Amino acid sequence: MSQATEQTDIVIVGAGFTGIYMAHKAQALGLSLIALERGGGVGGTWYWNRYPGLRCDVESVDYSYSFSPTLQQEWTWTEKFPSQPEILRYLEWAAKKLDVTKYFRFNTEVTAATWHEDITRWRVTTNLGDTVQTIEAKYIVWGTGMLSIPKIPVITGLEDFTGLVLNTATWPQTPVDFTDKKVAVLGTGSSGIQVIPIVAQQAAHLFVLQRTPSFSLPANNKALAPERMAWIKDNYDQYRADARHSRLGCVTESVGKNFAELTPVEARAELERTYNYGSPMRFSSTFNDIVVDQKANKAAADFAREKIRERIADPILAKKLMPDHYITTRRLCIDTNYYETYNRPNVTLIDLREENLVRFTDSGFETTKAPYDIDIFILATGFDAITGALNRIDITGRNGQKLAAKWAVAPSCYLGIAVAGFPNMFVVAGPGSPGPLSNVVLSLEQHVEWITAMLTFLEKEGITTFDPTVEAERAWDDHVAELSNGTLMRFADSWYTGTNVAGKPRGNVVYMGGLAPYEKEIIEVATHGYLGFTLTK
Ligand code: N01
Repeated sequence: MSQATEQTDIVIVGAGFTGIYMAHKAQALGLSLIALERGGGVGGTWYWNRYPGLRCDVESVDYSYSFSPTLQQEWTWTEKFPSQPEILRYLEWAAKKLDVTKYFRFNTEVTAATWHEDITRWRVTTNLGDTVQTIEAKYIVWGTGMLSIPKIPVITGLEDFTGLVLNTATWPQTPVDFTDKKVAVLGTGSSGIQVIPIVAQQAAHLFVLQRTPSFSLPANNKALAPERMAWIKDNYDQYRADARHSRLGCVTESVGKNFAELTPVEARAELERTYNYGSPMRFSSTFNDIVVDQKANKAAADFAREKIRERIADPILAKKLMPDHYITTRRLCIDTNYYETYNRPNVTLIDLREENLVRFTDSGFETTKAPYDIDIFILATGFDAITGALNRIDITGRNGQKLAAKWAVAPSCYLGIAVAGFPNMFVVAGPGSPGPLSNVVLSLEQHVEWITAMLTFLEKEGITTFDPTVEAERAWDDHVAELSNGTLMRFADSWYTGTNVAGKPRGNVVYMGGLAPYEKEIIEVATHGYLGFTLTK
């Protein structure tokens, strides 16, 4: 069934941190807007990811909106690292407070978006159950998230398995009981590392299938002392300003020196200090050059390995759990009792570098070494990141060009915000933005504010279309690649480079220059009349 085409100034897709803020800004600009969300409520990634143990790896006082003094003063975080339920409550509250929930159509999936040159508008098609809606909009803003499409590996025979199959990224809304169950978890990234200790406490037996060990630090999570929260509220302005001027978008209290500028004793003391604090942002800022200089990286990685070793009783097991990549070029994880979990008698590590996962059967799975009977299988296998959400939507730009086809060659995106050939379209935290390696909430705020300023300019100047030039886009891609190749990220194999998904091109999808330098660059583009864009009246 289809309905009459609706008209609006702007379509916003996604009801996560981006969509809520963008709706607030569009409302203030006086634009008519329709916001679309495939989930049943606001929250974005925090709506879908509900596995037990999930909490953010950025501290709550950083991982929250900085733009509104009212929101900052009225919301009180209860823990150092916020749990998923607390973040979801925060976003639901913020959306209500900003009065934007009314713009969102939930359970509504965007299936296609096509640019129509004759009317200089996007035609957006959505599905709500059996109903097809068509909306024509002057602008479209994708707030579809960097990590919103689960990566599901092809596993032979999984369809024959009669037990329960779960995915950390699409966890059921009601709690799952693991009591007396034999459970297997596939994947040892951030999600696996958080869910494994919780499942191990309940299950009769837990098998962890590990292919690549990650680096993880103890979160040292704790309740936020009321005095600390009160201090933050009194000093939020300065705190946020410091974060905005930093490379990672949060306060790290780093000594601000390269590894070689410190004596071995000083370097060790700094590593101990940032490790004991418990924060990936702080640990990865121990030395300025941790992701650039091999010696600095090795010092931090050796230290982290030493700490991992201390947490595992069996030295053979410790060896199997030891990561060997450049630290921080895959996500540096935080955990609560992750390595200690392997000291439990009901936990078995299956090292997929020693035995291959061959197939699933009705009762479990077989590796090249043995069969394993299980009741529940949990996929913690990550995401088709950054480009994944938009590649799944049939997006057609000028001259019939498909976005998915363009990004199948390379994930090009001017400033990480706009794509040549796709006019009047903004991608928040697209490829080539600092989002993945920063406090992403601040990164999204940067984008939304920059987009708002551009919309104001376009409306004031009576500009009908904007489109980045192919040359400007290529120059940005080259710039991002150059920044990335100047760091150890050039060796990375993870969602940071797209290599976690078979067939995806390896890309420099992360702007490695840091959040503050990035903002300087995009503001420069704006103050010079939107350099690199073709603007048509
Ligand atoms: O996903 P991942 P994630 N056979 O890609 C394994 C954010 N996040 O969901 O590396 C065997 O990191 C894969 O092994 P390998 C955060 O930004 C944040 O855990 O491909 N194994 C890896 O071990 C994070 O970086 C928080 O060899 C397979 C794992 O699955 C991002 O989300 C919490 C496989 C995937 O790890 C993604 O984290 C959760 C296969 N076929 C997530 N396919 C916090 O804030 C995949 N794997 C704390």
